[in-house]
Amino acid sequence: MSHDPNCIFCRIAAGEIPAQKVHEDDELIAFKDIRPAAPVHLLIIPREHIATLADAEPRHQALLGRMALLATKLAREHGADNGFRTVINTGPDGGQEVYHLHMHVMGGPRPWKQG
Ligand code: DGP
Repeated sequence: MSHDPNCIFCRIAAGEIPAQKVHEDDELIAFKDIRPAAPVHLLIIPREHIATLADAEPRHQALLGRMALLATKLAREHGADNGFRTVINTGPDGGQEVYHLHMHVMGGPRPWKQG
């Protein structure tokens, strides 16, 4: 599994940098966003270093599906049971800042930033 020692999210996955983790399994990790844009704002990342959604390959199909299913589970667990947003920013024009694939999960009582 590829790991980039210069990637902040790889380092969070490896436990080298602290984060408020809310889920960990063999393939995925989820933690609280450091700059929350909503009352509930989580990031779901694969352990594997995939730079962007556009770099995902057919072999990642199940992984991407698991990310979506985990979003629902975590949103419910964190009280965002009245709906939530999932966002994957991709590349410069997609506003991506951290080049390790991640899914934002945002919810909680409105109003909150649309992003
Ligand atoms: P994006 O624009 O989709 O690449 O958003 C990256 C998000 O990652 C942004 O909402 C802030 C968050 N973030 C960046 N660095 C860290 C960090 O070191 N820890 C945590 N928990 N979140 C981070």
